[in-house]
Amino acid sequence: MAIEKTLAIIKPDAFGRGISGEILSRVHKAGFKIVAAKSLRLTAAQAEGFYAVHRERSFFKELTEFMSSGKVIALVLEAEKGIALWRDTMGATDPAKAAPGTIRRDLGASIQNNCTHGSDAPETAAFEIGYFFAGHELV
Ligand code: 3AN
Repeated sequence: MAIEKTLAIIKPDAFGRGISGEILSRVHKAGFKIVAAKSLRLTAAQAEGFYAVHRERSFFKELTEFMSSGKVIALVLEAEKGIALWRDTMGATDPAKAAPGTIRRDLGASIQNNCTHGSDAPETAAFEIGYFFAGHELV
């Protein structure tokens, strides 16, 4: 049994379109326990810190402006092999290349406005969970 926590974000495009409920329904259907959840609006600096690993990428400015453009819902999800399970539930980064039935394929508008974020490895999950939640919020 490898129960893992992962950090998911319902991004500003999805929150703004009123499809957070649909995404949360898919979270439950995929078998996750929601350990913690909060709604907030990131500042530009907070978005830049979160995506610091992408600082050199051509889309960094656009991405951080987008992620600070409106409210998000940050979630800590838990399941058996939860990191891979959430990435499978989201689908590929580009909605056009994501598998049918995934969140990004069904609901995403573009490679940037792709509805959700998910940690990609245990170390990233630890950093990203800690970026949004204090330890006492995870008990
Ligand atoms: P993922 O979220 O699937 O792990 P990453 O880590 O490569 O994808 O990219 C982080 C975020 O940056 C993506 N979720 C997406 O919003 C945005 N992004 C990725 N590639 C591009 C691109 N070519 N143009 C614009 N935005 C992008």
